[in-house]
Amino acid sequence: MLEKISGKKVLILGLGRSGLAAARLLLQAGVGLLLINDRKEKSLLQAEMGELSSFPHVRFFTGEHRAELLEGISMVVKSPGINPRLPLLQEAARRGIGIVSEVELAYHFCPATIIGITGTNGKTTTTALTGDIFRRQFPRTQVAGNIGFPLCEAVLRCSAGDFIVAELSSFQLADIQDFYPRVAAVLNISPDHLDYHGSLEEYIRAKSNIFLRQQAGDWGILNFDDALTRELVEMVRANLLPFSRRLQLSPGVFVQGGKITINDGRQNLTVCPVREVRIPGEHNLENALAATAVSWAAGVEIESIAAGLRSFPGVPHRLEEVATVNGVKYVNDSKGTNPEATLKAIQAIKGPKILIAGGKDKGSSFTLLALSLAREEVKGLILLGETAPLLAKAARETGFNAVITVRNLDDAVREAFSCAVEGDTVLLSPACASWDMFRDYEERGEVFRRAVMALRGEAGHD
Ligand code: UMA
Repeated sequence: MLEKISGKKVLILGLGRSGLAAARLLLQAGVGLLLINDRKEKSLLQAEMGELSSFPHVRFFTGEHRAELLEGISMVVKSPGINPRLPLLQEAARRGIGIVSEVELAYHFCPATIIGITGTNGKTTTTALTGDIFRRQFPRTQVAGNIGFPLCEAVLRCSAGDFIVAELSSFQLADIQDFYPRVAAVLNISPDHLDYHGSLEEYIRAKSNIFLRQQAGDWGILNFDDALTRELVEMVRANLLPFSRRLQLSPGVFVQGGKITINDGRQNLTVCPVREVRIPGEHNLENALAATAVSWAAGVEIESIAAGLRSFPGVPHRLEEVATVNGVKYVNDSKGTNPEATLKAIQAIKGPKILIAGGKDKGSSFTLLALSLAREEVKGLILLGETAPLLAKAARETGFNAVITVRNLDDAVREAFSCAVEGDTVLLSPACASWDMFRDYEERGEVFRRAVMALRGEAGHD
């Protein structure tokens, strides 16, 4: 890798979090000339460009992606959100220029041990919980990747002997080459990001890449309760440690007599009673089992695992209670970016609720979610964004007619406020990505939080 960087001309595509972190790493690695290309206009990239503009060998190209930029380039570094079918990338491949992703670049400079967690849902919670567990025994552990802190950034701060617990998205795994985690976990798979990957098969292939380069002494962790995930067992060449809420496995991690239990192939080891796990709900039990399996495989002691499970409070934007206004609870689940995640959210919240949903169209089907609305006591559906008409159609086809469409999230919160009664919950769980209206799900969650706080100010709070 260094031979393609040191003194050479490298092109970074995308100047978001990944691009900026990759630039920092490349500058440290002695890149000769660094071109950075983003489709956004310059005026929208001032903050990102500011930091790098003091380097005389960094040049910015904004507003579009142009093939001329490939002249003399020895390597292209791709941000995960950039579609692999971008013509500029196809042209780079045609010219035989190496294309690496931000996580691949990070891997080549990483002295630490990487632990990787992927899956359609639960990966942020599981990664953050696993990081919390690791830190009890290995305080220098960093949590990185899709969770919001790029892997390149973590690499700049780590040393040999450290751990990096990485959340890995399908975008990040789709084009890995040498990258592999010593412990790799797949939590679950349901159709997502089909607009990016083109098909469910390609999406699954991207996820399963997490096991591709693992070695004999490594660990593969799989959810045996999830049919599509279980099928990946064939991909695991390393030690296999499955987990399940329903089955007792040897070896494996499961529930026995109400206790989280590890079977190491010879004996059962008790971690802690399920009722002591702090994060609530059945889906979080799966996340707890996964974090237990990952941590134990990496050599974390059972006491540290139990302590983490007992105290980890959950992550922001995931079923996060924002406030109660006039007896109505407002819950931010902006991380609910696909229909399965939203289904889990409406199941986890008991009692009548008003659901705010809709966002970027990723090609998901909303039929199952729509069929569950009435059963899960959703009494109103407030829709916004690109998918609002699709969600409305799916709901009406199941006979659910309490649907309105609004222009933005502030209006959605106001609308919810006017129809909710004491005892209801207003839940933002969009079932879609945020990118049609927001920078990311975090910004969407913050806008929701602010809108709720404004109501609270007006209404006087509980
Ligand atoms: N851009 C282009 N051309 C394009 C597309 C985008 O120039 O064709 C530019 C945009 O104008 C923008 C930059 O690329 O300036 C953004 O790059 P990016 O979309 O890769 O986003 P980053 O800011 O680098 O953040 C990425 C992840 N985002 C995506 O994968 C979309 C973040 O995950 C991650 O936290 C971060 O790297 C650090 O690793 C977010 C996410 O939504 C949370 N992930 C998806 C998900 O969880 O479903 C996959």
